[in-house]
Amino acid sequence: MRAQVGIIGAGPAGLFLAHLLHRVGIESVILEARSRAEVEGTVRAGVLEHWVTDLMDELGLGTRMRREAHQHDGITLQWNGERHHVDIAGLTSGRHVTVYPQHEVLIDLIEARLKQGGAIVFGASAVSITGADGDTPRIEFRRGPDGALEPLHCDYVVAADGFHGPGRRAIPEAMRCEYQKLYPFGWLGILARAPLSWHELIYANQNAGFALCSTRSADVQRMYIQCDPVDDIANWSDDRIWGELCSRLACDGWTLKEGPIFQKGIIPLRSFVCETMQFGRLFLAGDAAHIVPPTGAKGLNLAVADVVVLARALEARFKSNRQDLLDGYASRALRRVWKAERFSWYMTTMLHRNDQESAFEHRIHLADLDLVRTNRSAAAALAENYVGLPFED
Ligand code: RFL
Ligand code: PHB
Repeated sequence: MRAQVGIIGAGPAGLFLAHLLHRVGIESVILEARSRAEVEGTVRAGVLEHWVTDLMDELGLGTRMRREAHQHDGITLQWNGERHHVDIAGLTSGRHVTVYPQHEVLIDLIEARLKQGGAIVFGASAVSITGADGDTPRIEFRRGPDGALEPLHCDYVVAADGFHGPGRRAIPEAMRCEYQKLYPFGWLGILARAPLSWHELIYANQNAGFALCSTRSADVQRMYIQCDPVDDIANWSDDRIWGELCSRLACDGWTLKEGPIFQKGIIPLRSFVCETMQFGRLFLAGDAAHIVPPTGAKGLNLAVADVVVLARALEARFKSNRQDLLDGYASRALRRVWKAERFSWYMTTMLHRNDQESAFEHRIHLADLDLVRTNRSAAAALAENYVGLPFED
């Protein structure tokens, strides 16, 4: 098999990249370890920045999203049992975010890609990447656990294979420049069949810890509570989860609407950046290169931002024989990455309870929240980051 660009991973980074390249006549092959059903059934992110939805329209991928998704003009921050509306649209000249689940985005991108005749090999696990430091890189992959090793020869390899994929590790460890912060808490996330409780997302900081009230549709709600990252989900009965959600989101004159929980799980929270996003002809994109805690709703959006920069650079290489944009990919992408890391860290530390922090630091976070409530510039900074910063180029 041969392709101009070999892409590992059919997540948001890999699929958006394939579409962006196809638009300018560059052909790619995506290798995806999981089955199509698994990819389309994994529940993750929910919030799209304004420019991501515009990009979906531009690529002809936005029809169902425009029909089914909900635009949110603001978010609610809650602390000391009181709610404060952050008017995202009012603070950002009318911009809004869109709540449209990641797996629905992937369903739309996969369907369109296959209709175009684009290649996605499901059930194909990349095992190694060789020759990235020369002119003839190659991905070795297996179809299924017992399949023979097969090569995908390509001009460039893009590892869009998430945090645990083999792409980043194909860069020699001694050359990788990495930064990491682990948080002493995780998120317990649920999906419940229940009506909407509030007209926008609520991010609540309460004595017992953080809670987030999000949504998926009029009758399916997505909610999270801060928990011990190594806790066992078996310790969390549905009654205990609803009890915590009700107490952390409690507010005078309001009741949380409950219903049957049909999915629950615990994820750890981390911040991570591998600044070495290029090794010869291998490029990292999305979670393969960086992770943010989900409090800022940035992970998926940042994955798409990487491949917007990378697609332009690959276009310049293939169409105008220019190498400089490819060589500048990491530094250009990292400017946005670090701003998203900063924002996600700010939202996370401001909104969670952390036993390892001093009472002084806790007071600082409450002051941060009060600043957003009382100061238009502070609120605008939050809103601009949440809705999606403009691209520099
Ligand atoms: P993905 O989505 O992990 O996709 C990588 C793909 O690569 C495949 N793969 C391989 N394929 C072939 N060979 C191998 N050896 C392979 N190894 C791996 C995997 O099967 C997979 O299909 O990475 P990508 O494309 O970089 O996208 C990143 C986003 O998925 C992620 O950042 C977001 O989900 C993060 N996130 C959120 N982001 C937002 O922008 N807004 C949100 O509201 C938001 N909420 C969230 C989130 C992530 C969460 N979890 C579960 C971590 C909420 C949660 C709870
Ligand atoms: C979600 O709906 O899954 C969601 C929303 C906002 C976040 C994180 C996750 O910050």
